[in-house]
Amino acid sequence: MYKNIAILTDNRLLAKKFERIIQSINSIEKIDFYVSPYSDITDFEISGIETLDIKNLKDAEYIIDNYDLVFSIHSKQIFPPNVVNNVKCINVHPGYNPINRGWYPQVFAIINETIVGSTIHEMDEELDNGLIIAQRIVEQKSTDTSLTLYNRIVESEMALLEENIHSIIDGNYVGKMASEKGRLFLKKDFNKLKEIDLNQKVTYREAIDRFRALTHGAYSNAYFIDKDSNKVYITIDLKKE
Ligand code: 0FX
Repeated sequence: MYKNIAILTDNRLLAKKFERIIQSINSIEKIDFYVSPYSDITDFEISGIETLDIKNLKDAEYIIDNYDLVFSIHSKQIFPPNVVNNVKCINVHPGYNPINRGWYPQVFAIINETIVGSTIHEMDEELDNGLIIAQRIVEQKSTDTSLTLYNRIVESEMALLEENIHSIIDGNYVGKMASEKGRLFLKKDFNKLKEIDLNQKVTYREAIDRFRALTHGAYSNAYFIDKDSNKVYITIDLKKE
């Protein structure tokens, strides 16, 4: 049974929800939250939250020496081998491993017409790769944009955590290894998608999917360059009859 828990996160909403889940477990003696040094979260409402740079050897050793279980709840930090090999690390991923490992899974799921979901897994030296503890497929709709699908995925991640938190803390879950490596998408793959080539010939389905995948609330993602070299941003609005 794990008693000393560190949580690394860069996502305020998920951190708040996870705080509620983890604090309901009485057997835990210590719960500490950390954000990455480059996090833009300043007014974090979680008491005692501190900055930690997991690539820094001292910080990594501090984690290894002081905790027996570490959660990455959308932490933007890549955990180095010395950490994942010396303390049990669990990641919550907004994708369905191994189909869409890495960056913004729902974006690539819309574009590639693949399934998407949420996964809780043990961390190893590769990104979003270790033993799968639990996972769930999230339904996709023809009216989904990145944002609406993402919101459903986040809900699914939290439900999955709530259902599995006891077996994780007790260390008595039965995991499974993915039978293949799947696909890993990086930030640069997302950035490449953002520029729309006005001369590229695609089907309406491909065009609509591209704009759905790049429409996420107030973010300026998809753009084309006009004749005066201005960037013009595009979003899509979908409405079911
Ligand atoms: O925290 P998170 O939801 O998740 C991301 C990765 O997708 C995930 O695989 C990784 N484990 C985690 C550490 O980081 O990312 P976010 O809060 O930066 O963005 C949430 C969504 O917002 C994203 O899925 C797509 C959208 N977005 C975000 C940015 C910064 C955009 O559409 N454009 C943007 O420029």
